[in-house]
Amino acid sequence: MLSPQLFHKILGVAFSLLLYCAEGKPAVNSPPPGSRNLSEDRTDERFMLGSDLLVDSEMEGVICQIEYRISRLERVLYFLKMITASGGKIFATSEKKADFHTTLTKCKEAGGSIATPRNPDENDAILYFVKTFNTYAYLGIKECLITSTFQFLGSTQLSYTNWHLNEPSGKGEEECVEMYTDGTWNDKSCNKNRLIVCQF
Ligand code: MMA
Ligand code: CA
Repeated sequence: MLSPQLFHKILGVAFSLLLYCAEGKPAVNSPPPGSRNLSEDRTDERFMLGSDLLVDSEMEGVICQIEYRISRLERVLYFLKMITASGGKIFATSEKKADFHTTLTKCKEAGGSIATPRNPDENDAILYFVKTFNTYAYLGIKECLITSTFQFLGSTQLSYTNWHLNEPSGKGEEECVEMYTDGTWNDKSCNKNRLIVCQF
């Protein structure tokens, strides 16, 4: 039989373990700068979840678990070479191929948009998939037929380019842009099958 003292000790340890994430990160940490100090306002210290009251420390534990589970899923996707991050963006591939318009649709359906490199770092992020799957990818850049210049989708001027030597060369005949396996760009007809790469 456990003595009441030992029982309370075990209970205490079990509860403090509950406050830790599976990663070993404390569930109760200091609030982010700028956030209100909840302990100043007792009414804010409890949250409703269904019919149960969750105290602040329990809520922190739940958030910590959710963060852990999200980071675990991210690690799986990195492992499968399906996502890569650059700056604030996540680039992702379905590993499928499609023409330009289907790529636009697929990325939109997933809640993202076609991968559009706006700096060398983002270009490298997209290149990671092009190299990994050894397949060119369409980019979110199109020819503006009136001026025969290329623009980001949404009609913004190209603030960054990485054209291959002597490209663009299509003179109005190649309205889309693909990324080669060295990361340089080529203007190309839009009806080829290219690796689907989206950004989120
Ligand atoms: C192909 C086509 C063009 C590209 C040239 C480069 C022959 O056309 O991919 O878009 O500019 O190759 O030689
Ligand atoms: Ca070309």
